Amino acid sequence: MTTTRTTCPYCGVGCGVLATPNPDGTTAIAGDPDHPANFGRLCSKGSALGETLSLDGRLLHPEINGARVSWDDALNLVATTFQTTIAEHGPNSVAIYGSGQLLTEDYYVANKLMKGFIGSGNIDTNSRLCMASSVAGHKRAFGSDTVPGNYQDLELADLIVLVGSNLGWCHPVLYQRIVAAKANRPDMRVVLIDPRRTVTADIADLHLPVQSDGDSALFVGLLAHLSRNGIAAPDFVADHTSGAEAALLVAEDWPITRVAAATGVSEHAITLFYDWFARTEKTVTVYSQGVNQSASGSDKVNAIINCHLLTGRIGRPGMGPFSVTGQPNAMGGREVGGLANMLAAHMDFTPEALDRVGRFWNSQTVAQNPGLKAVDLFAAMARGEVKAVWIMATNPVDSMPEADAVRAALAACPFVVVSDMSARTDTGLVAHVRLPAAGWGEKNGTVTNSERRISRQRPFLPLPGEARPDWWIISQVAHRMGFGAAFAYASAADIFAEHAALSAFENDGTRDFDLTGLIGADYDSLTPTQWPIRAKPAARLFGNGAFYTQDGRARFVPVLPPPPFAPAPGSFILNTGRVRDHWHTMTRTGKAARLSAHYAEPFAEIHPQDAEALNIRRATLVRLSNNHGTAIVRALVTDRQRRGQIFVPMHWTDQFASHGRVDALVTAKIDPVSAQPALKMALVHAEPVAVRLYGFFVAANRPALDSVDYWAIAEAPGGLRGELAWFDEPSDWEAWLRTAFALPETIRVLSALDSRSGRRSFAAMADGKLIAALYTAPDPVLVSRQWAVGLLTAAQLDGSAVLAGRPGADMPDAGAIVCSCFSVGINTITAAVTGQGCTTVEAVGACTKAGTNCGSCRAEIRGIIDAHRLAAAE
Ligand SMILES: Nc1nc2c(c(=O)[nH]1)N[C@H]1C(S)=C(S)[C@@H](COP(=O)(O)OP(=O)(O)OC[C@H]3O[C@@H](n4cnc5c(=O)[nH]c(N)nc54)[C@H](O)[C@@H]3O)O[C@H]1N2
Ligand SMILES: Nc1nc2c(c(=O)[nH]1)N[C@H]1C(S)=C(S)[C@@H](COP(=O)(O)OP(=O)(O)OC[C@H]3O[C@@H](n4cnc5c(=O)[nH]c(N)nc54)[C@H](O)[C@@H]3O)O[C@H]1N2
Ligand code: SF4
Ligand SMILES: [Mo]
Repeated sequence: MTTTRTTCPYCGVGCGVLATPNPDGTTAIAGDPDHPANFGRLCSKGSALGETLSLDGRLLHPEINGARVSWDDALNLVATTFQTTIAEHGPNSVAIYGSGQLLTEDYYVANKLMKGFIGSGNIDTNSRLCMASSVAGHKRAFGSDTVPGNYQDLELADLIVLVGSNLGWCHPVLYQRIVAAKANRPDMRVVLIDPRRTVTADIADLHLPVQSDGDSALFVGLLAHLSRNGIAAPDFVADHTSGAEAALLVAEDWPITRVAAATGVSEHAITLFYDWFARTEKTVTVYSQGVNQSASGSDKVNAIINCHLLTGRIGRPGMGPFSVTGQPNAMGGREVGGLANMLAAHMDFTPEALDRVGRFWNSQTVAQNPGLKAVDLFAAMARGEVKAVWIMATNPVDSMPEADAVRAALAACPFVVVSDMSARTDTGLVAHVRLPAAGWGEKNGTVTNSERRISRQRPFLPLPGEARPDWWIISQVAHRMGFGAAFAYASAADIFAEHAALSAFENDGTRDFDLTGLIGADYDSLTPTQWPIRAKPAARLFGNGAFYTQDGRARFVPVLPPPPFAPAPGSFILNTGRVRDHWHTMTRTGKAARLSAHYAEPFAEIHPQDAEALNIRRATLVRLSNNHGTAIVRALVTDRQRRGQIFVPMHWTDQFASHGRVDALVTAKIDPVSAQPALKMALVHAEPVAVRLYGFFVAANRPALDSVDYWAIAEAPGGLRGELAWFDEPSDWEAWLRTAFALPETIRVLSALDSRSGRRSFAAMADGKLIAALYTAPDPVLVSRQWAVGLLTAAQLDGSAVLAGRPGADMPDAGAIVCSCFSVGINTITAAVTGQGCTTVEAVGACTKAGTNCGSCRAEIRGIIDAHRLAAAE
């Protein structure tokens, strides 16, 4: 079987992947040793890519109002409805909402259709929720959206400051590169700035548990500290920057005492951080969503960049501000102009650029103004102003703030088109037209990673059903709208060639984004390449101190930190984000049992003292609410959380849980500069849920759970597992089970009741194989999840063993999965620590294999070892 060199479709690290289809239809996945992002490493999600490729749940045919139709009918309907809507209400009555998961070629064509030919700026993308504040901050400081850093800078740095980034889980391979560099050079220091003590704290020499949005105060105070202590680089500031005085004037008002009050961090810790930063020339500041997703996100970005400008620590090896991107092609989207306020190829809506792009595209109808940005786009839809929308590769009903209102806006919109791989997404359910998109492994194109490296995604699987690449779908609609000549692409390679040509068109070094060197290159054999790729290879970006502003100088931006955020008594700051093994709305990672075992249910991290005050007990259910919506999730009581804050992951949708959509609670408050919503800072009320009965089940098939008050399901080997809760006990258990699990009369339901504790168990089996088992109790069910999941694949089961709800000697309980590569549970690891004397992560790996493949769980293993050490000392 031949091996295909491609790129991981998940995070912005952009790891190279070797994919080898096996004769049995599965695909073997390995890291590409030659890819300069990962040199052969992959994280848990990348390693499990092969397990997400089944056609289960795929959308394989075009649909109109839920009925299968031909491509012709679907494309004609999209084209004519867009045309008539434009004819009646003007070009701004239609919109495209895209995604950093489109390939550059798809994205280029979508942008060209909307801005170039429909003549509206109304194409925005989920990058508005992700990178917009970094884009705005870069443009204010550099005059261009330039990420100047390289991954190697992280290995060369003596100090890495991680701001609002859970790198260990969200950019795991980059994190592993830092871990390796730090092991080689123990003097290297890492500072983590995050309200939560995440797993990333494992490599931090200092963790500053900053109060939400305390970052501006922290970095404004740092600017003042650097200036006060004479750390500035006066020549660099004089020759290559402007505006330092104004920024410093504001900063002077921020002595350490005031920073401490605004951030909730001790003066001692702040002083230590300032001191390290001041003394370390080779400093890289890495930032991510704790910075961007804020109502002051752009200011946070500039507060960070200001410190690098003042010290001249930019454009040289081992130093610089470094915004790491989330999605595989967040950068590519910015390159093509996928954001409503960008035109194309890093050009803005300036008269010269409009003229230039118009001539290049040979169009007289180029949009003259920026379009609606995500939050405004859905608000305009709710007001009836946007009457036709095309959503591609994103799931806004789950990922936009005020998500219930977004769902309502889409439901009220006269025409909604969704292009997706998945047949059932919360967004697809409100679409009039569903278009089956080709997915990873099937499509061909390029993505750009966080260090501006363009890599190829190459197909190694046939197109399933009638699925088609996004660029083809968009071009077909463009043809039908009468723009055929401008969209006559035969392949992704054609589109890339045009994209490269536009980047080079009348550029002459005036624009950062420049692919001149790729013009005429052989697309199929393109190796991972960092831009700019100019005719004359230039030095490192900003290496010569030249920026893309009018006067070539970088600009300091005076930043006024926002007033400290003090929630009213009784309300909590809702912080949201990611877990290690799931990707966004779980349409792909949710298919892999291995990835679903790490966290199988939506949860809320809550501080032990807050939990106690609210009378929320461990592992019970908690209801979070505000005037936008409600969520019900499992309480995960942990002192990794700050008091007054609650953290809920963004991943769970109506496809996986009854009340897990956290964005229903997030306020659509936006940063005034970038229009990025403050997804990490809503206010919620929290209370215990009055549950009559808790339940846990494993089943061979997906049950019907409509009648259950709370449910959350996850893929398991051989079936599904799920958590349940009832506010009132079902009156007839047998009837309930038969309906929920669709059990025929021929199958007997075994049951057992412990009348003292009120615990019940049920089992339905056929030929010694389990069809379903359910355990209920008035308190959270104590049955071992891993043991019960194992029943699904066991043969010759004995009913009484299933009903007992306890592992027998022959089926030891591995406990909750920590290492998803080898499915090693917490009990197995604890046994290695306590029983076999393993005191290092390496020793645990040698005993159990845990942590020996991708390494993403090594920090958690260290946590288990440390917890045991503490317990032994007590
Ligand atoms: N496993 C996994 N990896 C992913 C993804 C995924 O879905 N799953 N998605 C990818 C995408 S698109 C993105 S954008 C990236 C995101 O990558 P990250 O930004 O690293 O991830 P998040 O969990 O969203 O948020 C990071 C941290 O910000 C902290 N935070 C919240 N508020 C503040 C604040 O005011 N100040 C500071 N300093 N910190 C704060 C949170 O506590 C959280 O730990 O991950 C990418 N990688
Ligand atoms: N509360 C809160 N909300 C957040 C965030 C947060 O931290 N907190 N993070 C925000 C961020 S940074 C991001 S990036 C977003 C992510 O949020 P979304 O973009 O909504 O999430 P995904 O699940 O990645 O959606 C991608 C969709 O595209 C489909 N798909 C995959 N490949 C293709 C393809 O090739 N073509 C097409 N047409 N479809 C495809 C998938 O099946 C899936 O339905 O969420 C944002 N929302
Ligand atoms: S770090 Fe993991 S998710 Fe990110 S690109 Fe690499 S393998 Fe994929
Ligand atoms: Mo993102």
